[in-house]
Amino acid sequence: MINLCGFAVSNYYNKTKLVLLEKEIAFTEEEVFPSQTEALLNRSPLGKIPFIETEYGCLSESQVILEYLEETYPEIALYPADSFERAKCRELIQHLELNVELHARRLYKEALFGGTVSDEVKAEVKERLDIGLKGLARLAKFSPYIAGDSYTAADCVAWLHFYMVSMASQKIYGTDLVVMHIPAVASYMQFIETRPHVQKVAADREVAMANFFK
Ligand SMILES: N[C@@H](CCC(=O)N[C@@H](CS)C(=O)NCC(=O)O)C(=O)O
Repeated sequence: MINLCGFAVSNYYNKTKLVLLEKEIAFTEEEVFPSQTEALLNRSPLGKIPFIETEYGCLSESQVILEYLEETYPEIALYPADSFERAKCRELIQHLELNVELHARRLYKEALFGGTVSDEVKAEVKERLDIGLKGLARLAKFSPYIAGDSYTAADCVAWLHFYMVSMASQKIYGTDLVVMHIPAVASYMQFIETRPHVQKVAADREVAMANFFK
């Protein structure tokens, strides 16, 4: 059985968990925090989470894990069947992660963890987020799902990353940059949150956050 390792505050952990749930794949969860210990580096090459343990060995990088799960468990598909539509779905995921979340991540130290981020970094990140979110607004369909008329891996990723980027941008800039650039996101989030597995991930995240930040 797949063992999902990490902790439920992480949006990358929750992305992998949501996909496992949506695809109805049996899995166990093991709470693991990032570190540079030899024991963890033997399971995850950079000491990062999430990673999964399979009967064949460990696998890191959430997007690689998603692709592996889709190929190994195709019964409940989370990517469109048509190859161009599938590529468009992956394009959305890539933009969400590379051009939005990875920039916002530089704010988490202050937004989430009680540290500080310099004004220079805040200005730099704001510039990148404005560009990334405007680009995403051009790609996102919301008809009613982010990639079109079916629920896909892009929704799993978008729902989690929008939450973190909204929260961080509100804390740092006093404005929800996600909703500012993509107003449809407000009702989209509510729509996605009607899904039972999304509700489960959100509830577990709330508990994990309360424990982590107490
Ligand atoms: N690209 C990675 C990102 C994973 C990631 O950054 N995980 C964070 C927790 S949310 C982590 O382990 N950080 C520790 C570190 O950067 O050393 C993925 O998609 O799995």
